[in-house]
Amino acid sequence: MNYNRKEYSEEELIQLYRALLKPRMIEERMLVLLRQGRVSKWFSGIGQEAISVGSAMALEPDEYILPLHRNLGVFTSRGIDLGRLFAQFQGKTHGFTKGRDRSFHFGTNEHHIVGMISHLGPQLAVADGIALADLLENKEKVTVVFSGDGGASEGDFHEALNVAAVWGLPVIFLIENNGYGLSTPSNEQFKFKHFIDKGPAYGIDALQIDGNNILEVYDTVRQAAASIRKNPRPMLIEAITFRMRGHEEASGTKYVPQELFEKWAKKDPVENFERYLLDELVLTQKAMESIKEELKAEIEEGLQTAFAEPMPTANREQELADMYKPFSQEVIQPAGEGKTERRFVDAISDGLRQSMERYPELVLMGQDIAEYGGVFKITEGFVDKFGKDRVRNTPLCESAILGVGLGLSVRGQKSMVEMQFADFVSAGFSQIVNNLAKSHYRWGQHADVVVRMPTGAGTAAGPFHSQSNEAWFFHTPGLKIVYPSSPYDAKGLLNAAIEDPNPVMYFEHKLLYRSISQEIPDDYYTIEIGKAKTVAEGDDLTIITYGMGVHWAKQLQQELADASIEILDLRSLLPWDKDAVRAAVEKTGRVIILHEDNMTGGIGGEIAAWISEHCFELLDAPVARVASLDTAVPFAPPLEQEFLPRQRLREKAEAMLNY
Ligand SMILES: Cc1ncc(C[n+]2csc(CCOP(=O)(O)OP(=O)(O)O)c2C)c(N)n1
Repeated sequence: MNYNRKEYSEEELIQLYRALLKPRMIEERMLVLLRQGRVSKWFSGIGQEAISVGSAMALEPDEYILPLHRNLGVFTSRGIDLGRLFAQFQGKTHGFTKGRDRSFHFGTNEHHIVGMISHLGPQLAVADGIALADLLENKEKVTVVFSGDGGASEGDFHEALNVAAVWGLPVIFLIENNGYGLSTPSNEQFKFKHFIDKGPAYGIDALQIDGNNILEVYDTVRQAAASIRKNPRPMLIEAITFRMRGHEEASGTKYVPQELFEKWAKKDPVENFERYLLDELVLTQKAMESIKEELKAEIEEGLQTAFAEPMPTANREQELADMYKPFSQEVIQPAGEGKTERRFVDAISDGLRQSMERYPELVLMGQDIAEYGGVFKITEGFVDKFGKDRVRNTPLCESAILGVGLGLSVRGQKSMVEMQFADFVSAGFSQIVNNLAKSHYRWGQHADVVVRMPTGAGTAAGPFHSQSNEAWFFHTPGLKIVYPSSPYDAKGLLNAAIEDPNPVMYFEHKLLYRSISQEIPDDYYTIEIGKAKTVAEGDDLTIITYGMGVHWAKQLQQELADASIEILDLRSLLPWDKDAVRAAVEKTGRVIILHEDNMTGGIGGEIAAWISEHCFELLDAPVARVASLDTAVPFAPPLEQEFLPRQRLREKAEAMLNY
């Protein structure tokens, strides 16, 4: 192997050697423990250590690095206490996830590491978010994020590189090209020859290096980082390497030709560097042995600490509470008496503007939201007031932008991501339900992101611009969901959602934008998340609903003037107001749950089940649900009207009143 030590001192070389040896020695020990059944699963990085170690050592300690499942060397190079690291591997409380996630699936802000989720691709955009925060704060920092050659086939890879290129983000995308994605060789994974060929296609500088050569990795990343700090931009570094063991220990290596192992064994990053240091007289055999003894002692001590710790005991309240960053909302009343008549759309805009004034760290991102003002004109004029740094047009890439939101949160910023239509959130689904929602529970990192969701049918817009998809998120612990039905609530709930440090899905019905208006306070105010509101008092029947359903219920009330109908507007869907639902059931004994979403698997099912279970004695009639048909949303108005539940609401209400 060709080492070029350049100006690096003996101390630096020895430091690198020590850092390189550490993950190798830990792994060798882990493989023994695995055979003894004392460790459950192991993804080996043997043969690839130079990449993890060289890159981590090349950064400043406060620069973020986002490793994958083979990058033990990143964690060890950041000086993580081995007792704690091994406790993490064993699912112990003292680890980084309180036993909630395994192996390398954790982050630690103390060490400026954000670990992966299993999905391989999503963290690439999180790196973009961290880098964006650095860029906005003129920090002159660089972020390094890893991808395998297999993971690079995910769409997230493309999105993250593209966003980084367009926004000039200081990120190094470090691709560990080890020739295999699990058992699949490169020629079945992609058609191009080298990953560096992709750089120019994105407008990104790209370099290829020998990933087994610690000095080459270290020196390349150091130089790239120094250049990026001064001149922020992304860079792609392809490190050619090889995985000397199976994908994970249970998967074996039968799918890899033996000659490859023989070829790459000669290029072992640790053995070659050892030989080089001995030849260069940087280290003696004796000094090397003593480094090994020291590391061995550190590893054994760490193992003892981790093994001595008992398995965690589950505390139900704690488990449930930790899904969210603790936050006790203090409802803010408007400072003055002033009120203005505002349409629903203007109320949202007003709240957003005031939140932008209140939180200088709040960044808005979405397609066409800058000069164009968004397709619904909610951010019209915002660029002039707040500038393009904070009101950001994004490329067409929902997943990456949601990941950027999480990255901004890591760096203490707030963000609002506008979906152009709620329907398009499916393109960013994994980021929301896997990354944003689970991050606090897993390793204590909250996602301070509000996702605005222009939703709903009635506009003859067909199956892909009309969906109600709140139930997709209702099922995901870690998220909050709010869904206002009036201009007053729209402003107050949006402000509350932005104030809340947890990820909040904010649904806004498009048909309400310009069809309703109300006098609302001019000043900033918030509404309690999780609190329903009785919008009409009645004694015969309660309609529990939200969003457009509130307006249908009000119209029905007028149509059935002889009946006394109570309407409860949930306003928040996650958490939803169980006390208010119970009180409403108690009052009338007859309940219809109404929503625009499809019937099957809709939120009404959950509420109906809860009422049946907890309020059975209060009921005078079976709990009823009224919802849209279980079809896609049709385009032609007569079909759409049949799809929507308005007509069925009247029939059901009459039946319930006569029950
Ligand atoms: C979205 C997703 N699909 C499938 C998997 C299962 N899986 C885990 S690792 C892996 C191979 C990854 O290959 P590569 O990115 O080249 O990294 P390497 O394991 O070679 O380091 C696969 C298919 C996953 N974790 N996530």
